Amino acid sequence: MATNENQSESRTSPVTSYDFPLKKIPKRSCKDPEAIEFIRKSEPVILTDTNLVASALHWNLRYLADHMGDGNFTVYKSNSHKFKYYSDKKCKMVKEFKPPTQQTEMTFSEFAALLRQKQKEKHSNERIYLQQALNDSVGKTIVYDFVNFNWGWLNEQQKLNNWGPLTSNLLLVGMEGNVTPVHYDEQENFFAQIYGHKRFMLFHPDQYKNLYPYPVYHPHDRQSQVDLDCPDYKKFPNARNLTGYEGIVGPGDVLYIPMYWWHDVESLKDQGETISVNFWYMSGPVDQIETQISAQQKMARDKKF
Ligand code: QVZ
Ligand code: ZN
Repeated sequence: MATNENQSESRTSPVTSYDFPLKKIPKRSCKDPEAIEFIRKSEPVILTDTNLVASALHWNLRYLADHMGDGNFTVYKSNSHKFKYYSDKKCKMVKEFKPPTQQTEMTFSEFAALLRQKQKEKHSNERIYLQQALNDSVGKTIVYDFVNFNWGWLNEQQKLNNWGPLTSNLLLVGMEGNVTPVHYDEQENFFAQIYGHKRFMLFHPDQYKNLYPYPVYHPHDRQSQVDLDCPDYKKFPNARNLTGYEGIVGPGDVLYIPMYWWHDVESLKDQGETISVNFWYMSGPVDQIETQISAQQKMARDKKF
């Protein structure tokens, strides 16, 4: 069981400890040749000095509310600190499935007002998490900051590592204490932190045997069935063998999350909310990612109901 001063509400900073060993995710300047080597080998690293989102480091809730415009944004609501992703398309495959979060739409100003209200209501458990693709729906001041991201560095990395195209940028605005439970994605990810701090736990793809992914057809496909706060070792005995990495990202840091690496993300208690932007890329040609692919295939094969 994870221990925390305030276990029931959240496992938030500064002192959550887990049953399993966690090594530190290496942190390097992007000018350090070692940093580039981590990415080449598909290993996680926290990069400093990339200036990837330097043009957005003045973003905060107020600034975004003032400049986002009147477009609609996707906001998830949850009755706990956990925001567990589920696929709408797969909901009908499992009759007894009840979505753990509700998806709603609102303007950014409405979201900002709701977030401020929730931060005041200490008694309410309801939490919100904004997740919106950065596209034409945003105001022109934001577009200006966006076009001034360090696309030169990104394009260089994309070429160097033979990645496919950038598929999306998500803007994420979460309340402190929000948790995205452990899951993996099928894309390469540069995760840029802008405001506040997030704590990441990462697990190598070969840890799938300790993380018991849901079956492919389940709405929680790509998510672990193990609750890392309180693992059920009777049901998931291999969870005792789990080993991973941890690290904290703050404004200006960029975490490289290799494709298929499991990750669990927590917004730390310091600034009230967190703001991040991720950069998802299609993987390179299959022969270059043979080891990850085989881990993935094993994952899919081993899925049982
Ligand atoms: C967060 C939430 C569908 C709800 C990544 C983090 C992450 C990040 C960002 C985790 C993230 C990505 C997807 C979704 C979410 C998603 C959500 C999708 C419903 C929880 C809001 O995992 O790969 O960048 O920063 O919290
Ligand atoms: Zn993810």
